[in-house]
Amino acid sequence: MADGRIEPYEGPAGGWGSIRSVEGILHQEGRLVGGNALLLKQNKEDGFSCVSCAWAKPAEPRLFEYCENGAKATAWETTSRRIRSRFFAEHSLTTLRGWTDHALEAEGRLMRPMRYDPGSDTYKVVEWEDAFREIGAELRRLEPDSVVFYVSGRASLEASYMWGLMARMYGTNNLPDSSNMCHETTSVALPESIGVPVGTVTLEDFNKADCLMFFGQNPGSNSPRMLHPLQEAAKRGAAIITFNPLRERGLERFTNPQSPTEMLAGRETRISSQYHQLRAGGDLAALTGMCKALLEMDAEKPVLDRAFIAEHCHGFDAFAEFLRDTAWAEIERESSLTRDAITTAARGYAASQRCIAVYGMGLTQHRRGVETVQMLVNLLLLRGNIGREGAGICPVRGHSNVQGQRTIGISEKPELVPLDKLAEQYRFEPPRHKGVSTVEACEGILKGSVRGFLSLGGNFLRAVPETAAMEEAWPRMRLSVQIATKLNRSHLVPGEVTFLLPCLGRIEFDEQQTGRQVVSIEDSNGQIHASRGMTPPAGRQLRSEPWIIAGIAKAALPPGHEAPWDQWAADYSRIREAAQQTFPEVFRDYNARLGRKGGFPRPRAARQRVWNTPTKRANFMVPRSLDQAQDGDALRLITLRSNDQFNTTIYGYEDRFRGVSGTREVVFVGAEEMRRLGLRPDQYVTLETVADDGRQRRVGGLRVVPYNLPPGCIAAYYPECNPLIPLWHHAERSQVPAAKSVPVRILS
Ligand SMILES: Nc1nc2c(c(=O)[nH]1)N[C@H]1C(S)=C(S)[C@@H](COP(=O)(O)OP(=O)(O)OC[C@H]3O[C@@H](n4cnc5c(=O)[nH]c(N)nc54)[C@H](O)[C@@H]3O)O[C@H]1N2
Ligand SMILES: Nc1nc2c(c(=O)[nH]1)N[C@H]1C(S)=C(S)[C@@H](COP(=O)(O)OP(=O)(O)OC[C@H]3O[C@@H](n4cnc5c(=O)[nH]c(N)nc54)[C@H](O)[C@@H]3O)O[C@H]1N2
Ligand SMILES: [Mo]
Repeated sequence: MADGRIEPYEGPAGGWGSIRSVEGILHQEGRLVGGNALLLKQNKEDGFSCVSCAWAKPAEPRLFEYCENGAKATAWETTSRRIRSRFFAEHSLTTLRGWTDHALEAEGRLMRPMRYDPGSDTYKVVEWEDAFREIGAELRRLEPDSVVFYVSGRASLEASYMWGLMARMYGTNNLPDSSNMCHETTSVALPESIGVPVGTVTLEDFNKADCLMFFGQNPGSNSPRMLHPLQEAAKRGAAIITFNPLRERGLERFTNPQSPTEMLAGRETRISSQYHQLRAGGDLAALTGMCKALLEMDAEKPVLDRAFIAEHCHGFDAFAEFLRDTAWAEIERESSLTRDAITTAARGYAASQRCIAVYGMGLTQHRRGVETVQMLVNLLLLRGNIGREGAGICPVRGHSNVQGQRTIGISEKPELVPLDKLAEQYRFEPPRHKGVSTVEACEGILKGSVRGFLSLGGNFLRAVPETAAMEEAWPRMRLSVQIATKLNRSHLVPGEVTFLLPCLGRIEFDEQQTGRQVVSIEDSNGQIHASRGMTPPAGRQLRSEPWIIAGIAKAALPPGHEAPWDQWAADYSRIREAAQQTFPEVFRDYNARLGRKGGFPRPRAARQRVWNTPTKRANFMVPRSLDQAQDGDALRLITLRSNDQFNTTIYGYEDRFRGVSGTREVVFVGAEEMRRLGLRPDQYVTLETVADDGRQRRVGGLRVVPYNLPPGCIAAYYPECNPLIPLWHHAERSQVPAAKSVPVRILS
C-alpha cells in the first residue's frame, strides 16, 4: 500500500468532488454507459431501492434520486468484473487472507457455488443440489442451538421472513443481525421511553421542522440524500445544532451536485448553525446539561411544554430532581463542553417550535448508549416534540432493510416475535428460549459452543470486535455457510465444512417460475416499498436469496416441518401473503399496498401519541450516572467510516472530506494530544488496547494525521481497528460493540 496523500480538503460536501467521484467508480467498474441510465432508476417507483443506506425514498422523487455513495454502491454491485472458478484454483485461502478488503471485493462478482477443499486449501465448484444436500445433512447432525443464522441488513423482507422461519423450524432463535452492532441500542431504548422500536418521523416532517439536532451521525458520507432536506431546512432558516467530536463536512456546508446554478456559481449552503465538538461519549452529559439548562430557563420564562408533560408523560418529577442534583462541573467534565456552550444549544432548541433529533452510531456504539438515546428522548419530551408535525426522534438506520428485518421476525428475542402465530400457521412448536445476539454468538464461537454458522450476506468476521481471537476460533466450527455477492474476509476463514453460495443482488432481474419478481424493504422512516431488478444477472449460476433459503430449508428440516418453500421461491407475492398472516397489523393488504406510489407506512403508535409502554405514557428515563466508562487516562478511539466505503466494503482509498487519499492506515490526533504525547505529523505508531484481561491487542503501522479533535479522543478507520475492540466492551443491555470509545494508548 502506498503511503498516501494527506491534504486538508476545502470543498463542500456534494459539489464537483462528488461528480468526479461517481464518474471514477463507474469507469473503474466498467459501467460507463449503462451505469448512467441505471442510476436514473435508482429509488424510483418503477426501479430499484438503493442497496446503500436506509434513508427514506420520497414518493415524488427527483430526476436523480441518488447520491455519490448510492451511485458507488450501484456500480460496485453491477460491476462487469467476475470471479471465475480459475481464480480459486490459482489462489489458496491462505494466500487470499493476505489481501486487503478492497482487493478481495474488487475481483468482482462471485459466480458459482463453491465448497472448500481442505486438501488443496482452495474453493472448488459444487452443484447447487449437492451443496444443499450436504448442508442439510450437516445441519441435521448438529444441535439446533449450536447453529447461528446471521443476517446482514440488506436482505429483503421476503428473504428475511423465510430465513427467520427456517431457523425457528430448525429449532433455534439464534437470529442475530447486523443491527446487533448498530441500532440495537435504539431497539432497546425507544420502547421503554415511547413504546415504539423505531423513529417517529417521516420525510414530510423534515420539510416542516424549524430545528434539527444532530448527534453522532454523518449524513455527508452515510446518508447523503439527506443533505437535500437538510440544505432546504438551512435555507429556510431552521436551526441546525450539531454535536460531534469531528467537524464533518456534510454538516458544515453543501453544494447540490444536481443544481446547475449552485454548481456553476460555486454556491455553498452553510448547514450547522451551531457545532459542538464534544468528547467521544460525552453526549449523555451534554444532553443532561441541555435538559438542566431548559429547567433553569423555565424558572425565568416558560419553555417546557407543561400541558404535554402532564397529559402524556411519566416520571417528570424524578427526572427534574436528577437534573437539579447533577452539578454543572460534572456535566462539563464528562462532555468536555462548557456550561455556556451547552446553554447556547439549549436556547437554540428552546426557540424552536418543531424539532427533530437525528442520531447515529455516535450515540449507539457506546457503553452507555441506551441511556444516551433515552436522554435524547427526554430532551424532546420536555418540549412536546414527539407525536407532532415536523418533530420527533430520528435514528438513522444503516443497511437499507435492517429496520425491516426486525419488523418481519429476525430477532434473537422471542418476545419480539409472534411465536404463537407461527405455531398455528405452520403447525410446529417454535423454540421459546432466547437466541444469541452478535456478541453472544462470538462468545459461543470462542468457547466452542457454536458449531455451525450460516450467513445471509454481510462480513461477520470483519465487522465484529476481537478480530484475532475470532479468526483463530472460527476453523474449529463444523459448518460455515456464506451466501454472498462478493468475496470478503469471512469467506476466507473456513470451518471444517464450508460453502460459499453466490446470490443475485437486488439490482438484478430476479426471474422465477411465475415471472420476474419484486421484493420489498422498509426504510429508516418506516416506509415499506417495492424494489424491482433492472439489469441482467451477473451469471447464470446465481440464484436469488429466497430460492437459496428454500433449498437449504428443504434439505435441513425434519419431516413435519413444512412450509410452501417451493411455491414461495416461485412467487414472492405468496411470501408476502404468508407474512401478512403472521403480522396482520403491519402488513395488512401487503401485496396491494406495495403497488402504491411511495409504498405504505408501518404503524408507529407514538406518532399518534399512543404510548405502548408499561406506564401507557411516554417515560422520562433517569440514567445511573453520567460517565461513559472507567477508562482512566486511556484515549478514547473512535472507529470511523470513510467516504469511500460501505461498512467492510472498501470502494477505494479516497476519504475526500477528511483529506486522506491513497491509504486507510492512519490515526487522527488532535493538537493537544500531539503535544502531550510528543507526536510528529506523519510518524508511524501502534495503537494498543488498555484492558486488564491479560490479552494484548495491537494495530500497528498507522500514520499520524493531525486533525481537529477534542482532547482525550483519537480516530481511525473501521474495520482495520476492530482487532482493538474487546468483545466485552459493548453497550450495556443492547450489547452493541462500543466502537466509538475504545480505550487505547499510542505506542510510538
Ligand atoms: N457510504 C456509506 N453509507 C453508509 C455506511 C457506510 O459505511 N458507507 N454504513 C451504513 C450503516 S450500516 C450505518 S449503521 C450507517 C452509519 O452511519 P453513522 O451513524 O453516520 O456512523 P459512523 O460514520 O460510524 O459515525 C457517525 C458519526 O459519529 C461521530 N461520533 C463518534 N463518536 C461520537 C460521540 O461520542 N458523540 C457524537 N455526538 N458523535 C460521535 C463520528 O465523528 C461520525 O461523524 O450508515 C449507513 N450508510
Ligand atoms: N469498529 C467498528 N465496527 C463496526 C462498526 C463501526 O462503526 N465500527 N459498524 C457496525 C455496523 S453499524 C454494521 S451494520 C456492521 C456491518 O456488518 P455486515 O452487515 O455483516 O457487513 P457488510 O460490510 O455490510 O457486508 C458486506 C458483504 O455483504 C455481501 N453482500 C452485499 N450485497 C449482498 C446481497 O445482496 N446479498 C447477500 N447475500 N450478500 C450481499 C458482500 O459479500 C459484501 O462483502 O459492522 C459493524 N462493525
Ligand atoms: Mo449499521
